[in-house]
Amino acid sequence: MSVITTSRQGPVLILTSDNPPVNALGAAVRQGLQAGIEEAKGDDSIQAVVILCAGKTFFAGADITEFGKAMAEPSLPVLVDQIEALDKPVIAAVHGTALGGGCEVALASHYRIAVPSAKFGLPEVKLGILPGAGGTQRMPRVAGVEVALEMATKGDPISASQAKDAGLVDRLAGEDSLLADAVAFANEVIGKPVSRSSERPVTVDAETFAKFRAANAKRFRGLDAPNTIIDIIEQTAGKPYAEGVQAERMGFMKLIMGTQSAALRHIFFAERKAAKIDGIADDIQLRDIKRVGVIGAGTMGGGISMNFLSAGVPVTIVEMAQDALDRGTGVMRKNYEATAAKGRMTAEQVEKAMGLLKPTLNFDDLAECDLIIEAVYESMDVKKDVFGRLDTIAKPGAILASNTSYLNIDEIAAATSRPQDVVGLHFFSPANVMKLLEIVRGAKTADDVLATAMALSKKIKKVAVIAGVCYGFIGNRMLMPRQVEATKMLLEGATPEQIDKVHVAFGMPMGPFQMADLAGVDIGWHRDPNRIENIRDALAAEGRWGQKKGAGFYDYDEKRQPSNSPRVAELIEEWRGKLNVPSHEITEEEIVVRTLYTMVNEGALILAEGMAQRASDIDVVWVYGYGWPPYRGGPMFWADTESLKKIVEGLEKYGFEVAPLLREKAEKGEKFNR
Ligand code: TC6
Repeated sequence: MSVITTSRQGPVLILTSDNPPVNALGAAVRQGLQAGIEEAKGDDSIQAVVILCAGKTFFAGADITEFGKAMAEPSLPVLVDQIEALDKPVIAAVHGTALGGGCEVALASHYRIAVPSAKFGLPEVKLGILPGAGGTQRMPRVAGVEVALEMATKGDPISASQAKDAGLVDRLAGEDSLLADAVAFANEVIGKPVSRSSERPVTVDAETFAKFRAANAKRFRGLDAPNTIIDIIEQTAGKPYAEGVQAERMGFMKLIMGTQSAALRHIFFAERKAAKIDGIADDIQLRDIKRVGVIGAGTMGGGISMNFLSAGVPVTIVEMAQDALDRGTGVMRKNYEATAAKGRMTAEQVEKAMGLLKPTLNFDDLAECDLIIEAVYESMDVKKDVFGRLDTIAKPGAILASNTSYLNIDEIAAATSRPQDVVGLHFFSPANVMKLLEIVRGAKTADDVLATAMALSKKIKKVAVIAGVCYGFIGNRMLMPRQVEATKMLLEGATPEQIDKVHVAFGMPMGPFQMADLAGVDIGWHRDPNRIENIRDALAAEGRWGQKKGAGFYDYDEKRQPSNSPRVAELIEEWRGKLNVPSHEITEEEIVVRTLYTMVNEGALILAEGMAQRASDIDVVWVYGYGWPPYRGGPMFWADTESLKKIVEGLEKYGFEVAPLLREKAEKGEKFNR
């Protein structure tokens, strides 16, 4: 059966696409749409066309799986021009998300009608490409240059009502009467001259582009796609459409051949692949999670709770003392109110979320929960005690989760009589913001527990990855060699600034020492002023705990602007002398090898030990949990682009033991991600 079916309502031809899951505009869809347009052209009894999609959404874009292969005819740019060229009105009837190529089909149609819940977007930039089917040309003509720049360079969708205000949507349909309303619309416009987007003029204010570039300079730093998009819209504004699409085509081809686009497309699929748990059937029966319990109302416990409250899941939060409980719930409310102040939540939504929270001092109240997440002090003894108590009160079948960031889940599970119900749920701070969730699979964790955790992660809008039991799991384990080497290099002659600079230039939001200052230099410090074992301890002992104290590896002014610290330089000198470390000139290459190649090396060990299911999962962890620049595709993808041979040589040059899997792949000329 064809993915495009045709039907008639009087003079209106209805073309319905049914290509699950997201009606991507693959070859069969394009051919079907082209045939439909041809049919309308050749049949006098057809006087208008409605393009509609079955299933959950309008076309969510070009079929990304076809990228990099020879494109079957008709290509999307050809098809959209054919749609627009028809001399009978074409109406795009939109529900779900009209994204990328889908939005471009709508733009090429003569009219657009949408249900109120529909969304329109040009997310190509997130895949490192540009709207290559006329989008850079038709969007400025239909919605204006400012809207076009915003949508095409940032990639975030807009609502149907925003689209209507921008002129992108002509009419809103009833939520449940899209087809009927679209056909009625078609009947109204039959016989009227068609209005083609490509024939409209572009109105530009000369300063728009300079202003837009200046406002987004930091955001677009180092990114090929948004900068190319701005250039193309600017250079082609005022030129005829035919000339504009040529520039668009050239820009598209250049971007799609580039490494940034390959990396971003890799991350798109990696994120989705991460949701698949090896050896577990997709249709496994999940446990029903109606209420979540959280132990600890500190920063972590509060943040974790907010995820569930925002998703409409009631939370019972337990603390040991009233003041700690009040402080925790107060912070949660303040966070919600701050979100509301930014217009991203309504006052009612704040109340609704907080209304789902049950703060309590009574541990036994957790008996009503289907999932209980412990977010208490990071100590094995404390965790074991908590899990032992949980075992006595949790209902049968409740999932017992630990938010530990390093500790052994199997040992924690052994403190209960039900290790099959125990799992690690490692959230990243701030837990209500950071997208990553490591789901730690214990030796005895039941399949349905893992699958339920994975399903739940989607509900709370996290990107989850399955990790095995090892110290620091995937992310923090790979962070360790980086931290160790960065600190060693201070003693050997580098400054914090020198090392951080290399990381920022690489595309990280901050370097290792900036991160230490932000997170707190005192984290993990034993708080014993007589036990100073390294520079970090020395800083902590002097109260240089980072940004919160105005001093850490850097000095900070009142506006938290960092500057190099003479005191830190002194301390480094002191320790260099004390430990008798000879100093040498540290090059950028050395920093890259010792802080980035070593991470790849650790990643290879993690992979070989089965602690990550696949290399792409490691990439997802680093992109969503630690700010690895998505356009470099994560550490393992980046290693592939650097060449594994080069990584091995670099590691050997600086005396590191190369992980056997890394060496093997380098020797065979293989990659981590195929
Ligand atoms: C473009 O249009 C360029 C045009 C110029 C050409 C010259 N293609 O995300 P989900 C798969 S570029 C192929 O879990 P949701 C996805 O891999 C494109 N496959 O669902 C997954 O497969 P799996 C511009 C696609 O409901 C399944 O569909 N468009 C595509 O949470 C379900 O996906 C975009 O960038 C695709 N385009 O979210 C939109 N899209 O089940 C990208 C999805 O085998 N898509 N799949 O793992 C999205 O943002 C979201 O998928 C969504 C639905 C919002 C449409």
